[in-house]
Amino acid sequence: MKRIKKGFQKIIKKTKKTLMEVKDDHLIKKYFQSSVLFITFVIASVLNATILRFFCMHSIENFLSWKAILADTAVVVALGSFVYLFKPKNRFIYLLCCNIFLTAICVINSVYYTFYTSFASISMLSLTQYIGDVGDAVVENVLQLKDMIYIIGPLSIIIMHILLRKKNYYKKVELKTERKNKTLKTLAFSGFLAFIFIITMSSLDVSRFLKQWNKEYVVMRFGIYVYQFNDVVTSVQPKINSMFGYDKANKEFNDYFAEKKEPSKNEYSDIFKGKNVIVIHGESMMTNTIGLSFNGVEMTPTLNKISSEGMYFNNFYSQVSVGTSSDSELTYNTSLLPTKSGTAFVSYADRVYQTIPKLLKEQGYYTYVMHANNADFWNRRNMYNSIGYDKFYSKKDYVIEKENIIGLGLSDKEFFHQSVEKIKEINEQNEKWYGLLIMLSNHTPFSDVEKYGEYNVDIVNGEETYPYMEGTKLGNYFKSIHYADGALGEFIEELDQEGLLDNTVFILYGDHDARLPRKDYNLLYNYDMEKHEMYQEEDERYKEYDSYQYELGRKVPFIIWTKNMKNTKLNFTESNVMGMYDVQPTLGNMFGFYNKYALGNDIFNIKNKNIVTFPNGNWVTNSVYYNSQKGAYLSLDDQPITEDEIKYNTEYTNRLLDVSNNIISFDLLNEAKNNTLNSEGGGQ
Ligand code: GP9
Ligand code: MN
Repeated sequence: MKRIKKGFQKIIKKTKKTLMEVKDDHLIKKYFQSSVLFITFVIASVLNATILRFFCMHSIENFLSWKAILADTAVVVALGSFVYLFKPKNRFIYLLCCNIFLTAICVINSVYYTFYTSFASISMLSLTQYIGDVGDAVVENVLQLKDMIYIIGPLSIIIMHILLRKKNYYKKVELKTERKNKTLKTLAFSGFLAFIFIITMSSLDVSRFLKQWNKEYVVMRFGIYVYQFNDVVTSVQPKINSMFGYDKANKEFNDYFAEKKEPSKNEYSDIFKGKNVIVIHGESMMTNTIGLSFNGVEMTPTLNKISSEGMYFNNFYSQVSVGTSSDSELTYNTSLLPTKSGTAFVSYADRVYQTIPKLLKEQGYYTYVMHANNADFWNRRNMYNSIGYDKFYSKKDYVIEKENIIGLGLSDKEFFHQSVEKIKEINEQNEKWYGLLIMLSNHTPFSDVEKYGEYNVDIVNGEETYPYMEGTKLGNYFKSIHYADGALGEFIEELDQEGLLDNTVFILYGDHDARLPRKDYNLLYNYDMEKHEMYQEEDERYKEYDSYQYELGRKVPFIIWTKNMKNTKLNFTESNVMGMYDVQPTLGNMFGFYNKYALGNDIFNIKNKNIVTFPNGNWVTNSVYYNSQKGAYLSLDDQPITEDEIKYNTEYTNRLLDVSNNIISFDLLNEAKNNTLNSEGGGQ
């Protein structure tokens, strides 16, 4: 203890001494006097970045975000610190070049933001269509005054340089050691700023920074310069990764698909060939809401209806990783699994994929996707080129009034309503069409409760209301999904009124679970309806919703429905376990297309032998759920489980994850494309 105290006293003494020296020698004053141009550079560059945030994100909070200012300053000081390695007379050129470079970042992002309401990425430069789009954007925006304002950066440096030259500022001689010292001290100062920034980062900041797809958030918190630097790293990294290990990856890929048998025909082959298709990407829709009601009011009447009238896959899992919505779109479209690092949509948008839209286009379909959010969210604008849609209707194609906003953006009801008009037009102009519509309102944190409409999640008994799920996150989710389900119901009705369901197959998948607290499920399933309280843990009716139940409860719905399916042989519930990667082969069989490089299987071929592998290495079959992190499993039927079975399935899972990751990172379908990628419709 004494030692620590002594140590502290020593540090304080030393700091005091240094400060006194600094004061006596007027070191700070001297530093400022000899660094006027450098300081001008720092202020000009940080100001430009701040102005950019102001024009892009409007709110004063973002404009004056101290974190972004701190990060910008740290970057600018670090970059500028090397100026002291130059002789005074050469410093102007160095600082001017740096500032022009930083100004260019601001101008490009300013132009890009006006057009796309998002920030630019160098990864997009490899996409030819993008270059065309940006070209248009630049032409349309080039005359906007706000994109020119950044010129004040280089201008202020030039003006300051002229003034300083007049005062013979550059005549001073600085020794080499003095210059080196100054560089190191300035660098250390930028390191200090970076340190303060890093220790104030939240875990959300870290995660968003690493994923880099929520660009507005990253710019708001980290500033434009750090954003752009991080963008370069995340864009270049996949390219570097794919430079090593190609041969091994290619061999594993060939071996795997050489072993895989081609599917055989079954009773569902070609049943929907040539029909129009509407696919719904059901944001955060979960299977466990189907059939639930509160106070006699169904929570999801539309899902209840279509699941009971169509083909309902009630043991279906999405297989997402950190890319959530985008990962589910990837797997749905390609029958591949999410990548091990980064996300396919963001880091690997330029790869070749064999997708449902591409395969249907071979049959003459017009393909489109509709989502009323920013087109750059999850880098969809670029990835959709690779998926092969003919058209992407995004935020800019919808009228978004303030009163129609729920959660992340345009409400599902309004989105569907406006989409019907567009589908009508598509239907008039095209013989066959396929469209994916991505819902948005039922998105975490489910807090826009007052906008979801009335749905009581407490228990009403006569005059009395007993507290139950109200105020819980799960309760809010129930209200939210009740709203989303209602939107879906209205959509189906409108489509029907327009005659758009007559020759259409309606498909719905839940994109991933809603990540709700386990304790809320415990309340849901352990509520005593008579006493209006939770069962005590000692009560024999109390059933803990354990971690396995939670993981198995993350099922999402997959439904195939047509208007006249009820009571036909296509009206049934399929309970064999199935994953998102089985969708492409299953639909392929029904619509008459085939992708040799699918990782999943047609559920009607593989039946009860299926295995669903998750990106974290977990897997599930009809009889076992295996948690790879815990190295533990749960039996789902009463059959004994052998260690061999666990070993075999775990190896299979790891192999599949490797093959999938290699396909994407090494762009293996790009080569395969010329050989065997495209096949005639249907299996053999
Ligand atoms: C955003 C939407 C949500 O456009 O698809 O994405 P998520 O947060 O679910 O990944
Ligand atoms: Mn989602």
